[in-house]
Amino acid sequence: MELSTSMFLDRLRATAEAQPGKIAIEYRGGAGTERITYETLVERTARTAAWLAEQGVDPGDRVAICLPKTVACFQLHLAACSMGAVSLPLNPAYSAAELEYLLQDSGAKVVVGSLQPDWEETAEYLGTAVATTVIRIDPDRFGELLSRRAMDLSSVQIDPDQTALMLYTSGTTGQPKGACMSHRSLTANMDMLGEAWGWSSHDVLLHALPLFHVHGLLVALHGALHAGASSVVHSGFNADRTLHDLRSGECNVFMGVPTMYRRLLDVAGDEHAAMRHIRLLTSGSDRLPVESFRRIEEKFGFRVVERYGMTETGIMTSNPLNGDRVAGQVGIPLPGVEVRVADPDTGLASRPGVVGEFQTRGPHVFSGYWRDPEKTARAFTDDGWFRTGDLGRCDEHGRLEIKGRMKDLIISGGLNVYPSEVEQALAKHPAVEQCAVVGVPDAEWGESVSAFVVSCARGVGARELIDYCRQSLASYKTPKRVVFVESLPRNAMGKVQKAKLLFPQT
Ligand code: MLC
Ligand code: AMP
Repeated sequence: MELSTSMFLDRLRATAEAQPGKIAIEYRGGAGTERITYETLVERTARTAAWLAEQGVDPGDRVAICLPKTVACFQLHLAACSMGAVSLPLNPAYSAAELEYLLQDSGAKVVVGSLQPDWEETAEYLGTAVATTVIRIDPDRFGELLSRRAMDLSSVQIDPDQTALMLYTSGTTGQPKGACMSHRSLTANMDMLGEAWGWSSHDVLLHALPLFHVHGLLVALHGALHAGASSVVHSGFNADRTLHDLRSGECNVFMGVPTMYRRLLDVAGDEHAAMRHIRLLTSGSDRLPVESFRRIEEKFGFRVVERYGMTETGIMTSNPLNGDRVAGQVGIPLPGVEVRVADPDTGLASRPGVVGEFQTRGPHVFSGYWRDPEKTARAFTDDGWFRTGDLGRCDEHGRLEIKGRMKDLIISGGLNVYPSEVEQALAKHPAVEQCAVVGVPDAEWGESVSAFVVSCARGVGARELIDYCRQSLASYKTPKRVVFVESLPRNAMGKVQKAKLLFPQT
């Protein structure tokens, strides 16, 4: 078996040795600004690993990180990966019930949550509901918890194919499943992106994405660290603050989801002169409307580089850095990535222009779903291609365009919401006889979660059902609208025909 020290840490170390004073992360949060050099980051990673070991974490254990976006998140994530454990970032907005499932399924050894009052009840509940040790910290004072003792990470031997990171992603049916990504596949994806986007140590990324998804954690944070670049990190997304820091000239790279760009456009004026230093603006996680692409070019003087990815695959395709960036298209496969457009039933490759399922193969693909060989097997074709569940076509130049999804999925503000999960939550309300949840086109969110309900109780209102869902679902998943109907349209098999569900115009 091939063993080595952590591939991530090796990169950080190389930068720390070459440029000890180089800023890795400049965190701008509520409590002020904190600058962390590469040298400090390496040193803190080793001390955080020692702290995790003191909490009982061994190599292979899952370390759930459920914190607001702070420096502690980076440290815990890098430490878990570097000590041979598995980093499991979780959205701190998840409800106690959602967390209970994720901790139980992953068998996480510890979950690190915050001391914030809104997490108090959750922590109490989890303390009795799961076997995971619940640790609460003040993320702004995490450094004070660390002893001076550091783990000798240079002696930790890791198999590059072992899991470094687990991210939960839902299926069309059933419960979320843990996608396992190895050190090797993550590093391969960073190498591909480094080449495609021309990352260099001179870049300064403005980071405003959450850290519990591929986009903010891997594409953005690891992308920058892998290149020895600096990141200015905002604790959350705020359009005015983002625009201010982009104008200031210090940051030359920004990555966002379409909702962020929509909000930036709302506050931007003519930014041509102020944005001259920008090298790269990318968009992904959801379709960037052609109209937004055009308006960004008009106001910023820059053509956004739209790219396409998935939790299970990292980034697969991108519009070119040098070359034609086409609105409405997601570009060409990254170096080393194979993508084919296939007939979903026969697997036969489609001709250019014909819509089929995007399937992909290469070193960027994940290793499988956590403890679920059956679902893993179903996710691949017999000849080893990963089925994305996205529908699209390829033009004669090899450029891909997404046309739809085979999976029953809503993407709201770049976050995935699985209708089945919302339907299950709604169906538990005693007044709900039947329900169907769909994504309705929405100017702010791209799609907004909306529910059709057949109710057996007069007097139950939309607000009551929305509030009910909130008790068990993170708030971004709760329906923004509920419409009561007499019945749901069904086909001969009894399956709800969601395409026939139309909202009354308001
Ligand atoms: C927040 N809210 C949302 C929402 N985000 N509602 C629907 N969809 C969303 N995405 C709601 C909250 O529930 C809350 O409701 C209210 O908005 C304010 O919450 P907030 O936390 O203050 O919102 P805000 O900070 O404005 O967040 C908006 C956002 C955020 C666009 C910045 O959603 C975001 O960071 N999206 C990016 C997600 C992302 O990183 N996706 C990558 C997935 S990886 P209420 O009722 O309580 O007021 C992937 C692979 C790939 O897909 O290719 O990248
Ligand atoms: P996730 O499972 O959270 O990783 O979400 C991945 C899904 O986001 C993909 O399967 C696509 O459906 C969608 N997606 C990602 N990037 C884009 C894009 N540029 N355009 C349209 N959809 C996208």
